[in-house]
Amino acid sequence: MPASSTTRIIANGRIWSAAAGAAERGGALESPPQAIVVHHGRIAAIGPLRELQPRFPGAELFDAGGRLVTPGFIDCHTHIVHAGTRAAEFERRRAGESYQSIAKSGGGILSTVAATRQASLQQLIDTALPRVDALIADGLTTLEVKSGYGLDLDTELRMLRAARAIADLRALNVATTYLGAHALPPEHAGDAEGYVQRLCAELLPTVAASGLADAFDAYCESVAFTPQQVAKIFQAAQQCGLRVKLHADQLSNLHGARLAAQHQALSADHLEYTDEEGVAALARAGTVAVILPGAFYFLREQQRPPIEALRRARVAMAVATDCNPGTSPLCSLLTAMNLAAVEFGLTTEECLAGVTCHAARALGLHDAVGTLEPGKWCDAAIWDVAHPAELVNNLGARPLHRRFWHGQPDA
Ligand code: DI6
Ligand code: FE
Repeated sequence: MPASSTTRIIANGRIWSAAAGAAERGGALESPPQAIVVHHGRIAAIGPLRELQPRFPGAELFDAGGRLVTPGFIDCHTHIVHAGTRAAEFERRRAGESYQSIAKSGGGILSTVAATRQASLQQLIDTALPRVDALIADGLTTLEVKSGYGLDLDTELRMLRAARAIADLRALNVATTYLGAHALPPEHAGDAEGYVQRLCAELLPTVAASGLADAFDAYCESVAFTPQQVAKIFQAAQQCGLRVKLHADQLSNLHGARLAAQHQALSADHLEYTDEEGVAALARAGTVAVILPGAFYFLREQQRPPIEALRRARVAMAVATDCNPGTSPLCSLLTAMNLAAVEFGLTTEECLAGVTCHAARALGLHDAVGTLEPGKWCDAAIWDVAHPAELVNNLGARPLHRRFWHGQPDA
């Protein structure tokens, strides 16, 4: 969707946004009511209305009515495009089976792979859109979408095309990630090395050349790929010009954080089992830690990510839904923030930075979105709350007053 060419002033909003660098120091404070001038979808100026209005005569005025204004939310880790349901596995887990044992018996990721391979492009789009709309209703303006439920070339490309189509059908930015190393495809059962070889020599170069993927991701876990395999795959991805991300240390400590840092990854995601050494490596590399409390909650895990160590090392922490049919069927960033606060002890400031500026950095988009600053896209959310903490505190509330994407308010 094109950005609006109108010049518009969003007046009288209490702005919460991390200024450049402020997020690293622990977030930002809410300002007294200010005005945001938008020109061609981008922020032209922020300041007192009485100073800005004369500089932009004829600008259309939108009165935020003294409400809280934040950057539009960014979900930097989702598997929102997929087919089928795994509700039966949810029941098996409640009867005592583990996620790993279900995966080993042919369920798990591979059951979604089977369903996704059978789905047409249109079906993938149609089933994803209600989930996307739920996120939008919570103030989302940027969405990351991973492939990884096809694992063959055709289906992976179809998933990425569905993700790009979502950007044409809704007012939001979409960042796509080729998750080529999510699981071993069934046709390669017992032949991990053969698949890794094919991924590096054939699949990765083809997907990269298609232009449909903005980044590459892998799942480093006992039920997925070993650190040695991931290292090889990352090297191939980087040779194809793709930045990398990693599902790291979710169910065990395979030193995924260190591996991600060694490859200058944009982000290392999950991190429940990451140790101090892994945290230090993330800090040195400037790799974002993406916290995914939905999967922790749904799997009833006990091991929490090392939040205090991440804080001490000043690693930027993002918060995301991990929206996927198996371990985190969650399509609400407000709920993800609540889970991050209740389960992991994140502060309100950390939750907000986690779904705005740090999430932008996890996608390499921090020059374009994630804060409200001149030059960036005017992607913003206006909230009916008295205090930012209400965004984290209230489960199931719908406090969004209005969402702006590229300076254009939703109808
Ligand atoms: N993200 C993933 O990709 C895996 N776990 C996670 O948190 C597996 C998702 C799935 O079971 O489909
Ligand atoms: Fe995931």
